[in-house]
Amino acid sequence: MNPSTAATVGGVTNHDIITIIASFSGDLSSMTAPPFILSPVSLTEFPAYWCERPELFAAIADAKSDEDRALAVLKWFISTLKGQYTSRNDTMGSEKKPLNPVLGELFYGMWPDKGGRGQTDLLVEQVSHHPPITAYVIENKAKGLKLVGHNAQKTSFSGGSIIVKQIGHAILTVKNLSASSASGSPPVTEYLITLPRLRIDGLWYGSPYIELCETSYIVGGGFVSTVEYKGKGYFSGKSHSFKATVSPAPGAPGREHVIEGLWHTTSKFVKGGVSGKGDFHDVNGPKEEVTVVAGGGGGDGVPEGEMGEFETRKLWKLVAKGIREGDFESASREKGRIEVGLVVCCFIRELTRIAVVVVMVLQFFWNMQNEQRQRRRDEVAAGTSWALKHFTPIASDPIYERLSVLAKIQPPTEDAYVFLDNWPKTSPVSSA
Ligand code: 0T9
Repeated sequence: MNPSTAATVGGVTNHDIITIIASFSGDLSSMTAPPFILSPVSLTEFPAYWCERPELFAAIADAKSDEDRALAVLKWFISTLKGQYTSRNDTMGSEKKPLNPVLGELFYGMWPDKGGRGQTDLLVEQVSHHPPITAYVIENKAKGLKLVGHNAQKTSFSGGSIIVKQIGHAILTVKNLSASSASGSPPVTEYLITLPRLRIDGLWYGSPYIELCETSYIVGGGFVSTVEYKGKGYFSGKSHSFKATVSPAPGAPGREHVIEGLWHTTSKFVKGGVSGKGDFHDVNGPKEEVTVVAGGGGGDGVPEGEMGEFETRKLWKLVAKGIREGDFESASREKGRIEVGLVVCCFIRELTRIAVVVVMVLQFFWNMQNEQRQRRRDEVAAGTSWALKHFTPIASDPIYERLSVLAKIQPPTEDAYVFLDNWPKTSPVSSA
């Protein structure tokens, strides 16, 4: 085990070991996870990753042609991957188990206007608990851009890794703000965005991290972008590699572009490209985290006290505090451990950490089984159905159906959550 990883991941404390052993009664689901494997962030906050480079999102609206726009959409998409899939490793040392949102949980946020890029607003609602489904909207009104999507996951175990199939898709709508009704160009252009498959590796070292695999698509505006993901291979290749092909949709005009690189750093055109520029994306620079907005009242950056009971930061406040403090304790003890230099003690703790991660993985699958049973019970008891605040479910998404055929995406149809267009009163979007 790499000692520097051990130091950043945070070790198992004696207290952790005692709690784990004491809590174990033979029933995995009753075992409490130690804080070092838990993230204090709920999955309802994850859709914010879609806009941590708001200027790239806004740039989609400024594209001059369909071809330019297809490249701008792809550049924004690729630039979100670093945040989506490596940021927990960067800030907390390894991938961690996020808080599992409750039905009706809400998250509101925004990125302010800067240099004319327009303000971007975020709204998230947990639309199902069994199975967990999160729906979201990201809108930049000034630029006529709106992203609406939902997320769920199907997990399985293979080759020592957790495989996560992402269910759900996103639709990006670009309003043609300059087109007059006579100009013949369509009033909106829609893009279907599908999501990659994930592999959670590193479980046997006790330091989980994500690798992306297989393919995801962006289809619309006369172009099809296919993104293929590859990790470190046995013989060659670097982790987080991708290759994207942007081609005209069947029957549409335009050139083909091919881009290759690493999604967590930079990429280059290997075919096509715009005006002799070889570079495509670069995410080494800083990103902008979302500004949390209290939807219950007040406006931007309102203190948690003014949040509604279902807003994620208020709902999970105490749990998140517990996780942070637990982790802090282990972090400081980690430091002491290194100073004392007790190699044997270090080794035993390291083994315990690995064992705990393995147990957590087992528990994760055990819980999934139980959730199936719980779901059936919920359905039986479903005389009282929860009213969603911002979305209505539809069994098949007509935009998905129309666009998925262009890239032969399977399945041919998918359900979706239609946004009711009811931004909270305090949100700057509704007052615009
Ligand atoms: C949508 C993203 C998603 C959510 C997370 C798989 C995962 C839950 C879903 C897919 C976002 O746009 C992108 C990033 C990370 C994904 C999470 C990583 C992860 O580990 C969890 C799962 C549910 C676990 O917590 C497994 C437990 C394991 C790490 C403990 C050993």
